[in-house]
Amino acid sequence: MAKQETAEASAPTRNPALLSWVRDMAALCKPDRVVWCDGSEEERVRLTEYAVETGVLIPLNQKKRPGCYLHRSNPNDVARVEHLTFICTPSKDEAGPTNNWMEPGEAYSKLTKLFDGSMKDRTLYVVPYLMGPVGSPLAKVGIELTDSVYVALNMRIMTRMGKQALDLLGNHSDFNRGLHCTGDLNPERRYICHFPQDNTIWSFGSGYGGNALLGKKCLALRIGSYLGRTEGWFAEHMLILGVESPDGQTTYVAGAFPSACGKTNFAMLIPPKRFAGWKVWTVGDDIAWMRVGKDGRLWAVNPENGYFGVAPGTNFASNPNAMATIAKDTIFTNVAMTKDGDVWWEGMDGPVPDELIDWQGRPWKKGCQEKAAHPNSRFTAPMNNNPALSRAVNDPDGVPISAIIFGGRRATTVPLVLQSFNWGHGVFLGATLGSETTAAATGKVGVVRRDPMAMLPFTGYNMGQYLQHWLQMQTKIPYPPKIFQVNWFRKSKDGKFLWPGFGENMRVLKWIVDRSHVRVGGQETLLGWVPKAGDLDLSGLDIPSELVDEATSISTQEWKEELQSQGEFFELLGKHAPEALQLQRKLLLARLS
Ligand code: SAT
Ligand code: MN
Repeated sequence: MAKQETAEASAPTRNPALLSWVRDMAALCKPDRVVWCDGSEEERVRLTEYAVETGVLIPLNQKKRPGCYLHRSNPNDVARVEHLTFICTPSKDEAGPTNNWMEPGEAYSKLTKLFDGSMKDRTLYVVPYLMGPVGSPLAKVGIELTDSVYVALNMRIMTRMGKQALDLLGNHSDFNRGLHCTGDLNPERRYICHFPQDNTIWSFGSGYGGNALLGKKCLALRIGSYLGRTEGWFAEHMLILGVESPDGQTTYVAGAFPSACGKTNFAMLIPPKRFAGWKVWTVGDDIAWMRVGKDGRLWAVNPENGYFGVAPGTNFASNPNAMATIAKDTIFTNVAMTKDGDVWWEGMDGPVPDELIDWQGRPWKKGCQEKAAHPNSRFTAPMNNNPALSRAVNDPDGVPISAIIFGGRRATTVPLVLQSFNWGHGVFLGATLGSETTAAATGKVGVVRRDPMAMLPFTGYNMGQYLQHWLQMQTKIPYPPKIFQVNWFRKSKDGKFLWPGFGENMRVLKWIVDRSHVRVGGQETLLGWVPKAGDLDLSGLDIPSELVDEATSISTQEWKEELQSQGEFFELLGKHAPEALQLQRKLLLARLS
C-alpha cells in the first residue's frame, strides 16, 4: 500500500476516475512498482536502457542505424491471434457470427483470475495516449496499463503518448481503459477481450503487435467501429494518401486492404518516371477515422503516430520511403541480424549475406531452408521519419476523401480495377471483399476468405450491422467519395503476377483520382466501370499488353463461382445481412446469366 501511495503522489494527474482505476488494477495485478509515462525524451532513454539491460531490446549498429533496436518475441507469440480475440457484449447477437463472443461477466471473472498477482516482481507502466491529432473532434484518449517495457516503447512511437493525452483528458472519466499483461506467454492462457459497452480492453498472455499495442487494432478499430456506429462515423482499416498532380492539386484517397497486402507500400508510393511532377503524400498506412464535415464531404484522420509495418519484402525498389523511415529511431521485431549489427530480412536489397543471426537468435547460413526473418516480422517507426509524410497529418480536421478503394489479394477472378455504379454498389464491393490469408495472423496462409472492408478481424460488433451502418451513412454524406475495387495480385495460369504493382500502381491510382474528378473515360461492364482502352496510362510500362488485358479481364465462369461463395458468406451473416446487399448480389447474378 505504501508503494501505491508513493506512485499516486508522483502521478502527473489528479483525475479521480483515472487514479482510482489505476489503483484498482494495481491492487489486482500487484506489481512491484507503478511508473507513469510522460512521453519525454528522458523517459525514452531511461526505458530503452532498462530494456537493453534486461535483454528485451538488442542495440543495433548505432552508426548504421542510430536509435534502432531489435526485439525477439517468444516464437509462440508472433502474430495476432484471432481465435483468442473476443468481443464481450451482453448478448452474442451484438458480437455477431464473425466474432468470438464471451459474456462480459464471464470474461471479467476468467481474466481477473489470470491478472491476479500477474505483475509480481514486475513494473506496471501507465501509458496515457491519444489516438488522432490534437484538437481533432475524433481524438480519443486511452490509458494502457502494461507490464511490458517493449509495449510502452512501441506505444510511444505508435501513438501521441504522455502529457498531451492527460492534458486532453483533464478530469473527464471517458477514457479507454486498457489492461495488458504479458503473463507467461502460454497460448493456453492468452485472451484479447474487448468490452465495447465499458470502453475497456483486457489483453493477457501476448506481447505482440495488435494483441498488445492496445491503441491500434483494439481501440482504433474494434472499440472505434463500435463507437463509430453509435456516434455516426467510420473507424476503418484503411490507409490515407494524398495524390498531388503537377498543377498542385491534391486529391485524398482512403484504401482498405487486409493485413500484409502492401498497404504500407501503397501509402508511401513513389510514382514512376512517366509521372514526373506527381507526388504521393502519406497521411496514414493502416487506420482511418472518418466523419462528415461541415461541407458535406467525408473527412479522414489517421489516429496513429507511427507505422507498424511488415519488414519482409521491404526494399529500396518496393518502398524507398519506408527504407528512409526505418533508418533511425525504429524498433525491429523478429527480423534477422547481420554480423555487423544491422537488420536483414527476405526480400531486402543486395545479395543474401553468407551468415546471419535469425529471428530466434540462432546462427543462420545462406542456403538454409528456414527463413532468417519471421514472415510477420515488423518495424515500428515514427511517422515523422517518412520523407513523404503529408503536411495535413496533424490537421485536426483531417483531409477530405474523394475516393475509397477496396483491395484484396486474389490470384483469380477480381480485375485490376473497377469503379462502383453508386454508393450502395460500392458498399457491396467492399462487403464482398475476399483475400488470401497472410502471415499477419496465426493460421493457414493462402486460403481465400471473405473479409468485408478488410475488417473481418477488426469489427467490434455484429458484421451485418456494420454493413448496414455503411449503407445508412449514405444519407448523412451529401458529397460522398466514389468507391473503387482493385486487385494487384492477379496471377497468370503459370502462377506469375500479371501486374507489376508497387510504384506502377500509380497508373491505377491516377485513373481513380481522375474518375473521382469526372475527367477520364471508362466503360460499363457487368461488374462496374473499368478503364476502356487508352484510359489507363500505360506509357513507358515495360510489360506486354496481353498481361494487362489478362489482369483486367472478366471471366463469367469465375464470377459464377465467386457469387456462390459470396452467397455462403451472406448466409453466415444471418438475419443482419442487409437486404440491399443481397439484392446487389442477385442483380449481378441476373446480369451474368
Ligand atoms: O499485429 S497487428 O495487428 O498490429 C498488424 C496487422 O495485422 O496489420
Ligand atoms: Mn493492419
